[in-house]
Amino acid sequence: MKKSVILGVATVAGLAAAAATAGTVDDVKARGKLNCGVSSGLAGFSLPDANGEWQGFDVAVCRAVAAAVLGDSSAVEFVPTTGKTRFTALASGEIDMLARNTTWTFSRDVDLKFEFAGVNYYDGQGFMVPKALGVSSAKELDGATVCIQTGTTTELNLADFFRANNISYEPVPIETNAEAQQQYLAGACDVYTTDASGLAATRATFENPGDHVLLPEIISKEPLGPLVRHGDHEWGDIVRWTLNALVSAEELGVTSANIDELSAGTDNPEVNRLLGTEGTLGEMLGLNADWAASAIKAGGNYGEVFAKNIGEETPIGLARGLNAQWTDGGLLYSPPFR
Ligand SMILES: N[C@@H](CCC(=O)N[C@@H](CS)C(=O)NCC(=O)O)C(=O)O
Repeated sequence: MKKSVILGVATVAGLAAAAATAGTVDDVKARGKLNCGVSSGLAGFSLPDANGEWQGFDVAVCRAVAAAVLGDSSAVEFVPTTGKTRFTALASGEIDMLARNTTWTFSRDVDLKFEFAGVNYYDGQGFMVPKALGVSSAKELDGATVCIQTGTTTELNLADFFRANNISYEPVPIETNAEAQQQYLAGACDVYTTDASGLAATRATFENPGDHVLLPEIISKEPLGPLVRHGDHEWGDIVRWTLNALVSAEELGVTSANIDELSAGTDNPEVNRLLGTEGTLGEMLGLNADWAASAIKAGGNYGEVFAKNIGEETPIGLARGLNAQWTDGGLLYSPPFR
């Protein structure tokens, strides 16, 4: 068992090293499409709508990158991945990037040889239980059956938490969020544990969301963000600065409503550099001058993307919390565009 786990990790890292030699941006331009790995389905984050169009907070990152590189936010092939398949898909080159509520950890960066382009959602792991269970703290879960997605940080944190509190649990391993939802609602597990944003998204799709409670404990740090393979720095820069462009746009007051007007030139030099009317930032990335303007137009600035897909006015109802701008007491802080 131990041996196969080690071999599996070595294989992913080996694939990443091989695929890293090609220039991803050239591949994407030649193909005319970005291959973007997303989850297999999580409301608000990545899910096809009634017309089969992928929508969501993570999907928006893929669309912004496609718009920056190709000038077309619809030039994306969305590749659904599970917790287990996502890293092989990226390492093998099947996808150009992964935008799938994936936690930035030491071993995924250093050992699996990926590069996180930043954080698009600061999260932490939580627990959901049926109200009828009458539990008010995760520490009361001794002996519980727990639905848990394989190949995730969730699995590892859960083991740590129960061990640290000297309580036991019985894992019910599942592959996808849809399966978790089904098993949990069928009573196959007492508890569902995953990223708190994922719990909110899952509960929002229940017929009676009020019958389920999120327990107060957040047991881990889950900085979620898009990632690429190690070794292709040009491509890493494009994904990193596209995400930064969405964040900076919010900070600088650039929105989908005023971007056309601001693109004619403003008296704020950083806005001008961001939108490509001053300086040569696009050229430095090997992209058009309006690369960031295209990315922002794809779905709006970070705040607009958040509000539309997962914010308090949506059924998912997430507050900005840690994901507020640094100027509002949050952790979002883009380096400067200069
Ligand atoms: N952030 C954790 C967990 C990610 C994860 O797989 N979350 C689940 C539950 S929110 C998910 O996205 N499922 C969507 C799917 O099954 O396609 C990690 O990177 O390991």
